[in-house]
Amino acid sequence: MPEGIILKGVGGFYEVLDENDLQSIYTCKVRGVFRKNELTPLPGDRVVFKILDEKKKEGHIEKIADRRNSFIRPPVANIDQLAIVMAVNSPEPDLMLVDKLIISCQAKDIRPLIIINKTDLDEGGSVDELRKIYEPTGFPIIMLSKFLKESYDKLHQELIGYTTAFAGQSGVGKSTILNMIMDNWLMETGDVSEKIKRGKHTTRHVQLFRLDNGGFILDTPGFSSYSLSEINHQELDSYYPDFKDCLGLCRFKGCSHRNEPGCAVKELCSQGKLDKGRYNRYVELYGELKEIYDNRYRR
Ligand SMILES: Nc1nc2c(ncn2[C@@H]2O[C@H](COP(=O)(O)OP(=O)(O)OP(=O)(O)O)[C@@H](O)[C@H]2O)c(=O)[nH]1
Ligand SMILES: [Mg+2]
Ligand SMILES: [Zn+2]
Repeated sequence: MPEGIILKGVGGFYEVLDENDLQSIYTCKVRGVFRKNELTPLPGDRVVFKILDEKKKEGHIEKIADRRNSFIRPPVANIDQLAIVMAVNSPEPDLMLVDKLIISCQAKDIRPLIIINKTDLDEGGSVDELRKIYEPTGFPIIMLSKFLKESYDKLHQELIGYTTAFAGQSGVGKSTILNMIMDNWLMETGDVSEKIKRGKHTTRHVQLFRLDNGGFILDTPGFSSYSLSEINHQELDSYYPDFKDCLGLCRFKGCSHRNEPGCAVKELCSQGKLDKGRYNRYVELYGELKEIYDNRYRR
């Protein structure tokens, strides 16, 4: 039976892209068994489906593959990359949000792709400052400006083979970036292009779009913030790849890297190898998570 990926679902009907014939999208319903098991298919799900009518492109979803991850808002499964967008200014970057998104990505097995947008508004080296804060994480960083069309080519490269969603504060330019991608790199499907189909939709469903390079993007930037409450403060440091090299080097085992003497993370900071702001936000977040933990049995 053919395998595919759900691009979107509306009112119990799912658009399934045939992975062996990328020109074919089947409108599928779900077999009754699923409904009984309360497993609701989501855009992004990899499925096995049965073709009921080849001409009308109708089918049945028979099986949903195990998910890498799934989300309720927006309802989607199997995101494997999150583009975390910040602007150089307008609005001022909310780096706490950026840090939190980077952490939750790792908790959900998602690759963070850091985007510094509106580089045309750079004054006094802010782009460089932002880049230096996040470079030690080792995650890819891309600089974009809507006035610099070539800057998007690098982004296009980073989307190959991933299903990417976009996140970031309001006004940082997520929609602008998505439109640019849609205009340039959508795969044409069947005799109606995705672009035209997209234009016809006035209501906003969660939808995956396939790019010409094999990647998928999610056109709804709904991942503005996550709750980190499921992360234990004691393991918070493991979500900072920029600390990783020195984690075993603190004088005390189980060092929280706040006030303990002989802390290798603080040392990293004083050597200028770790951004002070990033460190301070770690301390703040540690405090927040510890409070959640300490109050876990209270109402
Ligand atoms: N100078 C400059 N302005 C940009 C750039 N990218 C986007 N903008 C502008 O920033 C404003 C906000 O852009 P949007 O794409 O709507 O931002 P958004 O992240 O989708 O915002 P929300 O939908 O509210 O979350 C618009 O006026 C854009 O034209 C850029 O590279 N440089
Ligand atoms: Mg927008
Ligand atoms: Zn320490």
